[in-house]
Amino acid sequence: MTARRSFKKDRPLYLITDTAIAGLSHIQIVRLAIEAGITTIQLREEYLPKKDIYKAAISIREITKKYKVTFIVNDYLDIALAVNADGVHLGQQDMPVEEARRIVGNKKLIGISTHNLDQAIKAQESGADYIGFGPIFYTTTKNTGHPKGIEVLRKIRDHIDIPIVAIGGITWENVKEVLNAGAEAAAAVSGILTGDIQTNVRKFMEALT
Ligand code: TZP
Repeated sequence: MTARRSFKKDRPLYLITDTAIAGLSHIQIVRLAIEAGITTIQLREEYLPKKDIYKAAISIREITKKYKVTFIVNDYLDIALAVNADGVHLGQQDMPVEEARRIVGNKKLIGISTHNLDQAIKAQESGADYIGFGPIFYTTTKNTGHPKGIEVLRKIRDHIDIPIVAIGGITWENVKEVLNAGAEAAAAVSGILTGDIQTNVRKFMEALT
C-alpha cells in the first residue's frame, strides 16, 4: 500500500482563484501569486466550459510543479486526475469522500468544505485529508451563510484532528487570529485578489511570520 499523502502544515496560506474578482485569467493570477511566494493554490471556476478549465489546469500544473506549489482542483476530480494535481476539493453537494478516495487513491489530497461541527466530524470519519471551514468572517464572494466566527472555529479544532483550512473574509489583518484559533491554514479569495496580488500575498506572509 502506498503511503498516504498528507496536507503540509507548513503551508499556511491557500489561494483560491477567481477571475472575476482579479480581472485576470487563472494562469495570470497563479503566476503573480507564485512570484510573491504563495505555496498552495486551488483552481476554482464555476462558469467556464470544462474544456477550458482543463486547459487552465494543465498550465497551472506546469508552473506549480516547477515551483513546488501544492495544486488543488475544486470540484472536478477527473481534471485533478488528468493533470496530476496534488488534490481535489469537494463541496457538500459533491460525491462522497469515500467514493472520491476509491477513485483518486492515497496519493492525492481530498479536502471538503464544511460549515458546521457535524459536517466536520463526518468529513474526518470519511477520510478527508483536510476540511475547509467557514465562512469565518463576513464575505460577499460566496453565499455560504452567516459568519461562524473565531469561537466556532476553536470548537471545531477541539473536536477534530485533521487539518483545518479556514475560509471566508480572511485578510492579512485577521489571518493571525485565525491561525491562533487552531486552523493550519487560511484560504483567501478577495483578501488576495482585490488590489495588488503580490502586495497582498507578501502582507499575508509577513502577518504569518
Ligand atoms: N467557501 C466558503 S466562504 C468562500 C468559499 C469559497 C469564499 C471566500 O472568499 P473570500 O473572498 O476569501 O471571503
